[in-house]
Amino acid sequence: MNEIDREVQNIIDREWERQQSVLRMIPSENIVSDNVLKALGSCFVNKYAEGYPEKRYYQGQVNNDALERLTCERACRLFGAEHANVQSYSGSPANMAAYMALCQPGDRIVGLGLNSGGHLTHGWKVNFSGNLYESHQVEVNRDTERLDYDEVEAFCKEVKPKVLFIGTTSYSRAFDFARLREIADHCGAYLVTDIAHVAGLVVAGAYPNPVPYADIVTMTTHKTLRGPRGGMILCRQEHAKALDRAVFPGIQGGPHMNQIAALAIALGEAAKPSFKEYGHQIVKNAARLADELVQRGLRIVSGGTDCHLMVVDLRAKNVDGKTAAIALEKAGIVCNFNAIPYDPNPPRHPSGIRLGTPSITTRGLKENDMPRIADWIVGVLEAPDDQAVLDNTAAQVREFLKGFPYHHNG
Ligand code: DSN
Repeated sequence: MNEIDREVQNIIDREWERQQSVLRMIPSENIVSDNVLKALGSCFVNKYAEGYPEKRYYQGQVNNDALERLTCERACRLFGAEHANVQSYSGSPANMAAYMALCQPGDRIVGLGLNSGGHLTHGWKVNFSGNLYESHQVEVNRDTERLDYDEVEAFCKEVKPKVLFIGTTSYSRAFDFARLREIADHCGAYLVTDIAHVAGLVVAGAYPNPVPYADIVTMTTHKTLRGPRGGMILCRQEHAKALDRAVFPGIQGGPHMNQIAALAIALGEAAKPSFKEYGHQIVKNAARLADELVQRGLRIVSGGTDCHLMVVDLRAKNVDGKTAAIALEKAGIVCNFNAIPYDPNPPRHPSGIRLGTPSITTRGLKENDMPRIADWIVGVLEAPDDQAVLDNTAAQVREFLKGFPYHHNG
């Protein structure tokens, strides 16, 4: 019996069609290769593997061990790391493991605030990281909307954290990791960097690599790295034991070996020269899009971008982020509403949207396509309630995207 479950398959088909027909500009999303998809659906989905290679709790591990070792080797080689753990189910558990490896509940931590571009797991009050630890949040400078490293140092010297946890969800500028290491050293803290968003850019050489400077580096594997949904952690050898113990048995049970198989494929793809081109193209596309939006009267937080994403301040167009995101989706441009630093507006209706170029770059769009996208975006922002504008834009987007194949072969 090999009957298709039509009820589910119809939903999958509709999602496939939706993804192909819109500009997917949520910076954390991408398009995996056919081989990554195949590995996710491989027989490894059937197998349990609690533990680590040669130290498992169930029998039948010969292929799991080979796979996990290969994946860790590829990760260490790509990033220049001493140790890799590839078992994290995703970014939040990876961050949880980093804290568990380096500090105890109640210890002081410093992380980047949410409106400054940090993530919930960097010490936000309602997250485990803000509950279990004594969390202090550092913010970007009010004028530059960038990290001011002297301010960070002064803040850390006062707080004296056990861990300085710096990473990004919506911070568009390259971090100075050497300076962050110095700050951590000056106040006796461990340095953890979360490169979930930029991991693929790091591998491509289009963004600085924190591995030489950080005690632990966490990431998700499905954003610019273009692998399966999952997490990965790199660390210095001295933290390897504590980190592995934090992931298993500290947080998780059996790793998802099909996810690890898909990650191994993605890391193999990331080692190819074409991945370098892809990474640099993402950044070129983002920089050009930011310029084009500025030329059309919008303001980009911090004045621009060094990576794949930007937060756009919409106040000049008299529209809030949520209204804009809903209108843009109707027009075939999918993004998310986002707070700007020190946002005067409430979180459900913040002043900005966040845009990113990874998915559209994977589809093959180049800098010269950005003015057209900027025109569409601004057209919608200036008439978010005009159904004719939204329908007309959606039709143009759909037609335009027919020229760019949705899948890729790594
Ligand atoms: N949800 C991710 C993002 O969109 O940035 C962060 O976890």
